[in-house]
Amino acid sequence: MAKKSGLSSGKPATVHDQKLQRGAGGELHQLAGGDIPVLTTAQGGPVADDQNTLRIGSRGPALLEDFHFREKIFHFDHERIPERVVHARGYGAHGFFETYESLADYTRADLFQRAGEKTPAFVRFSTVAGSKGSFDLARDVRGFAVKIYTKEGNWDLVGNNIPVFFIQDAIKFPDIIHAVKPEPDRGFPQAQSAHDNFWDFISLTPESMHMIMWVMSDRAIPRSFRFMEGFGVHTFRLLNSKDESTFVKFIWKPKLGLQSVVWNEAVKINGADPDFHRRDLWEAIQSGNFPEWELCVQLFDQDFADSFDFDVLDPTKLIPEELIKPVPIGRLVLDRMPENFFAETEQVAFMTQNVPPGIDFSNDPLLQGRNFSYLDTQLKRLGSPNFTHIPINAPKCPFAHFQQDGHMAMRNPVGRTNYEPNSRGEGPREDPVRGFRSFREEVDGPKVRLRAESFADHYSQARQFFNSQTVPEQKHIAMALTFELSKVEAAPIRERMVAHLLVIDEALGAAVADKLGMDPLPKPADAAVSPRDDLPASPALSVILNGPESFTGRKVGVLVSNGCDAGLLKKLRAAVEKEGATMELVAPKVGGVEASDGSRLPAHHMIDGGPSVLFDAVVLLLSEEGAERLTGEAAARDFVADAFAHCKFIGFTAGAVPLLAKAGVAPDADEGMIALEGASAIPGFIESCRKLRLWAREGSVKL
Ligand code: HDD
Repeated sequence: MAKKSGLSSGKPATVHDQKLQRGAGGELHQLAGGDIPVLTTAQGGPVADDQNTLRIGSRGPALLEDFHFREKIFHFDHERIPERVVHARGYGAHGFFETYESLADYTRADLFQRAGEKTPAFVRFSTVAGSKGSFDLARDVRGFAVKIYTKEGNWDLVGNNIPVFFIQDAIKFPDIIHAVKPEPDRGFPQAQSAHDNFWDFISLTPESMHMIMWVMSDRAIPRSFRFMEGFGVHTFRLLNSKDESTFVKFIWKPKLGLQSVVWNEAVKINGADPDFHRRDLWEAIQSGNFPEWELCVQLFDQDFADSFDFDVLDPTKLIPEELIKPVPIGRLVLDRMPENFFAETEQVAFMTQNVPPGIDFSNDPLLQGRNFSYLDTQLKRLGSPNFTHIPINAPKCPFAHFQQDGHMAMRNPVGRTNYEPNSRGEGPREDPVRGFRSFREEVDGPKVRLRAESFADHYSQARQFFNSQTVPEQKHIAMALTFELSKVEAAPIRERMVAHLLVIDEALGAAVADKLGMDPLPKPADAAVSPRDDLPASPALSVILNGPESFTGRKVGVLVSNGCDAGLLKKLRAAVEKEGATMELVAPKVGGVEASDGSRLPAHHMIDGGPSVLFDAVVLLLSEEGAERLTGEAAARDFVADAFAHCKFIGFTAGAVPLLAKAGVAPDADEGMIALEGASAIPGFIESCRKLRLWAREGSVKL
């Protein structure tokens, strides 16, 4: 059967095929007939020749009369829409949200009323600063935008993988984004914060210090969308049927645990596979390994808000999970990729103001500003106020209103009545009981442009975050700051930034200054509120302390050569798959290798195209002869040296030793080097892999 939308019948094209015809230029083209539909113009007119424009003679000028050519080129010329001003590079998937228990005591939101109810959802993950075509592993915040198509309207939880934000007031959003995007005179750097404009703005904006610690941590280089948390950031309200309010913060927790890569690895992944994150999500969903997150809520009342150390309306602060435990209330499963990237992932329009009855906003000034911005941007991007007519944005529940006309209106009211009230009893009317009601908050005060004093402590939670990291993670933060500031040309900016770091943590500031060659140390920044020392470490803030319990969802790269042990490979594959992980073969040629039993093993990658940075752990399954040959290949030596430098577990056969030697890695360097002398060593290797990395090695490796 030919596909409905395309011309491919799946059969190889040959001149003997009845449906092929040789054109005037000798080219082959397929003709309609049988189950192959006729190509038409957008007006439905059948097309006779799609290979040649209409012209006078075979070498003469083209004719304006060629409506088919004009329509085709016209449409092509207008294929692009403006990319998102932020979060331009993203990747989406469909799925569902399943409610665990009724939350009726707290909210009347319909999707939270019935245990076990499934509600369709669409999620788009993104980076923030880079353009649509930028690479996936930039050091950046990741967007985590979820649209849940509830029976009472779409709920968009437009979050990030970081629970706080750079700024406290939406009026600063254009400034922070201008500062991080490519500098306007030169148009670079792309998808990077490592440049003067960004650090100039940041060093003049102390409220960003907490977020900066997150962005300089491994959170900003996640291994996979599947292994990161999502946060609604702001405090929202839940309202029950009596309109009683409970404050809430939303957190998505990945079932497969947290995992990040290291910076040196991120840089190399961007070269080896700029689509690393989208490919990862695509492969997981296409192979039936559906990623899953639990939606957790931190619930609190006004008394807690009043007694908390920080203002719950301040989006640069979080509530430690040790203080208010996140309670799981449902799960999100992504189980289907879009059929068309543009129609769904590109055209999806998320808006913070999309909340169903039972969920309400707080007065967080960032959230209030966002509620304006998201509607505005959709008009620019999608070109019409009718963007809700695009299927990905349309509610999946019944809806009825009197909005009409405008560009690309696909639905208009029918009949004579397009207003209310009307005396004909026609059309929809409001429902004060079912309809959305805002929390009846008493608000009074002068009209001012004033930041609350309760927003003034910019360093305490930055310090708490740093103190909550493991030693390797603290080292990564120092290295990231050093790298980023080393790209800043203006020394005063570097100094101003180090002055802030000295307030957050003296040793951190001093270490970064030392690595930057800054002597003497600048004076610590003046803090409006001195940072506190008494905030306890919060283990929930570390990636390493919240890793997975198994190696499920991870990938092993096996470097193979001719003569490699077929039996061992088979057992290794079985063990990897039993763990819920996947395995890919890397070989000198993509055609594969001949294993010890004479069987042909096709490879997923040739060695140059399958560096070890693409894998969570590696195995060198080599015959001695194969290893000897590979010693001459830089890519093979890098495969080993990088895996070692990135603290990965390395399994190897005896034959692989010459390659290890050439890569400068001792077979007994540490417990992360696992000799696979026989199948009995495989369970030990898999068990080690569950730890993901041997961080103890990092001290001996200069990254
Ligand atoms: Fe935003 C997109 C998340 C602050 C204005 N934002 C956008 C997306 C995410 C976030 C995930 C991509 C949605 C998608 O995939 O289509 N933004 C956040 C978070 C913020 C935040 C978690 C702080 C807590 N954003 C923020 C502010 C403003 C905006 C303060 C403006 C005042 N954001 C936008 C926008 C975008 C957007 C310009 C660009 C494309 C879009 O909305 O649809 O309106």
